[in-house]
Amino acid sequence: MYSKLWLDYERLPKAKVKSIQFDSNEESSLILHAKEELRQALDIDSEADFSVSLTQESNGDTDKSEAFSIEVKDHSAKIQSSSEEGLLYGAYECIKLLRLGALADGFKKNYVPSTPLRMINHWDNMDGSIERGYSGKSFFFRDEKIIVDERTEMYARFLASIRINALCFNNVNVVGPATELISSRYYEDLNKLFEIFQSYGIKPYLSLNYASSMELGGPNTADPYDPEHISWWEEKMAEIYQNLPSLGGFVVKADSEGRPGPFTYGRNQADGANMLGRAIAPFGGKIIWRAFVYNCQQDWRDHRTDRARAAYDYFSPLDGAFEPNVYLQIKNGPIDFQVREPISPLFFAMAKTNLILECQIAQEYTGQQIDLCYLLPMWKEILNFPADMASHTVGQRVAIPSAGIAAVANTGDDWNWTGHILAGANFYGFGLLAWDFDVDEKQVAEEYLSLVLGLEGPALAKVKDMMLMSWPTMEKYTAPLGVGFMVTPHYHYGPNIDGYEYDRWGTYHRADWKGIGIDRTETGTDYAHTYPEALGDMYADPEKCPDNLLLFFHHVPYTHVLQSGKTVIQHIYDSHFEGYAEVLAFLETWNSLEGQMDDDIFLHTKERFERQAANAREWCDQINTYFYRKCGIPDEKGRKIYT
Ligand code: GCW
Repeated sequence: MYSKLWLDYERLPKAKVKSIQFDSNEESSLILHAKEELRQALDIDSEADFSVSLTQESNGDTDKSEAFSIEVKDHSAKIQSSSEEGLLYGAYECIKLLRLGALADGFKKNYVPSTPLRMINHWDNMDGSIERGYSGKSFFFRDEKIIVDERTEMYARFLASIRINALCFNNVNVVGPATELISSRYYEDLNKLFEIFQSYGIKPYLSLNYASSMELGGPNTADPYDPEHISWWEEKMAEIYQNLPSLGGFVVKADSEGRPGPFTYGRNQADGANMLGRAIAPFGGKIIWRAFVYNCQQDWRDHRTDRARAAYDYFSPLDGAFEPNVYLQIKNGPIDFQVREPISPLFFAMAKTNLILECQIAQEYTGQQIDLCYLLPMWKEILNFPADMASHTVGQRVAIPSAGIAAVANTGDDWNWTGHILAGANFYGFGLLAWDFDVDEKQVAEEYLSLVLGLEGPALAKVKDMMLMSWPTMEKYTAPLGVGFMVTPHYHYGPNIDGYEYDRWGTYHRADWKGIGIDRTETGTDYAHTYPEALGDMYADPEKCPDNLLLFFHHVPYTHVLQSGKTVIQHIYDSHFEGYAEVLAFLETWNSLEGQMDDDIFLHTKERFERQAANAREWCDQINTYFYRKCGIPDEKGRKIYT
């Protein structure tokens, strides 16, 4: 059994409408789904306030736009769009508004997407495991086979209901049988899978092994300039599209963490991406090329190589060099989905390239769906970056994300899909945020809690407040002031302060008895000046650099005074005691909600909060002890620090 989350139409009393009319004769699958959802979700009652109608008509805009509108007047709620996608989205929105009691005469709203490509990336492996998955096994693959069952359709409905329009099924680390997804071994079953998503307006994508030719019987090279290799791909793409006509294209992780790529042949990233782009172009496909390229064989003794700089150094000189159907997918920060990172400088440096922002809904470094961490505020901060920085007269707008926004899924085959039921709000919210960069994170939380947990009144307000606090709380109890990592190597849950310090991954904190942090200014790697000048100058100045990023950019003494007026060491102590106390308060609040929701949800989540409290305690004590031992400076407030 599995939960229907926000599409559980039985959870709240069904909304009543006089009638449901369809002014569209289209019998396409999208329209059929729209009608079916409305029929399932609403009760017909002649006494109801108004009727609902679904109208396909152009609003003057380009007819393929996904935009839609909802207007309630004269006792009729009209959902209007020129496209089938828009009507399906409109049907879901109308259902939601009715269920929340938010639709009344006079309501009128236009819904227009902020960006055209809104994508979910799965890191699912063919054996059924999920890389960085914290909610069970894959519901797409098991034992090297493709799964198509009832749950597949439920997932497609979730995605369409939050206006996701693209989905990549398999892990970007394409190894073993996953390489064969582009072969006759899987075409037939993939088509069955694709059909379901396609019928909800979701374009299917696959991750691709850059060295496929070498593993699938083609030429023994992956040189993008090798004529035989090029024609192998041209033929392969023709074969793929003959068998998988609805395929949107491929996501490619190349020259990254052991994956093959063009560097092996002395070629650059554009050479590799463009070769694939040209081969897929006749079929209308896209190549989504990931910018997550860095040296993962670094020597900790080396202070000159900087993982933060890598993507910028490799890609920014290539701005304008990519084929029009090649998209560059860039993680939000320059390192790797830490609880706090600066924005990737590539977003300022590649105005002539199709850019996709990559977020991670899967909570790899942010509590693994055991700890509560509502991520919408973090993603909104990234998307609103230009506005925030205006006061620093940066003079340039971030070009994000010109082409689209993607996120790594946090779903698996757990009964509640996401491990922690409240982590479902990150998935739900990501879709709505990708559609509208200005979506209100508080409202999203409220909707989710009401639709999924059936909460209302003070109980809803308490959980919502915890959700909104949860990202700052996690930032307090984990690695301080933007320094990042300090996590258990490989697993990435729980503290291990020196776990990565003498390793090859380029993620160091460089703490000694005098100070801590990475010098990324002129005297160090000068990563700070990969940003537009004014912004770079700000980051490079320890007096002006925002406190929450200080240790990302600077190596400072423990006695350095932050803009907050506290010393670095006192900040470390205070924030860790505070973060832990806040988590204990979360647990207490949650315990006070017994009886206000289904028992199974209450108990399952209570257990998560208990584990979060244990985790936060470990972080708090290990961090405080570690730094006390390093510097010998006592806590001003005399709290217990273990020695
Ligand atoms: O964050 C790191 C993860 C890897 C992941 C990689 C990536 C899919 O630890 O598990 O691999 O990022 O984004 O490619």
